Amino acid sequence: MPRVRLTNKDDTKVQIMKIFKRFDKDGDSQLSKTELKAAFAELGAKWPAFRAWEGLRHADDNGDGLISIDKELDKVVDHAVNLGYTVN
Ligand SMILES: [Ca+2]
Repeated sequence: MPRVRLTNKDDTKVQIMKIFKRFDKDGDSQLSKTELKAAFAELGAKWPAFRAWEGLRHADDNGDGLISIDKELDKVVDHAVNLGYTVN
C-alpha cells in the first residue's frame, strides 16, 4: 500500500494561502488590488501589479474589485500554484 501523504502542491497551496491572508491589512476579509500586489511581491513575482490584475480578473466572481478571502481567494491561490510560485 502506498503511504497517504500531502503532495508538495497541497503543501505549497496552504503556505501561499497563509501569505495572502497575511496581506489583508485592514482585516475586512477582502484583498484589494494593492494587497494582492503586495502578496505577489512577497512571493517573488517579477510583475506583481500584473499578477494582481490577473488574479482579480481570474477570481473576482462578483466583480467588486476585491478578492473575498472566504469565497474567491482559493482560485487566486490555485492560479499562483499553477504559475509555479512556491514558499520557502
Ligand atoms: Ca470579489
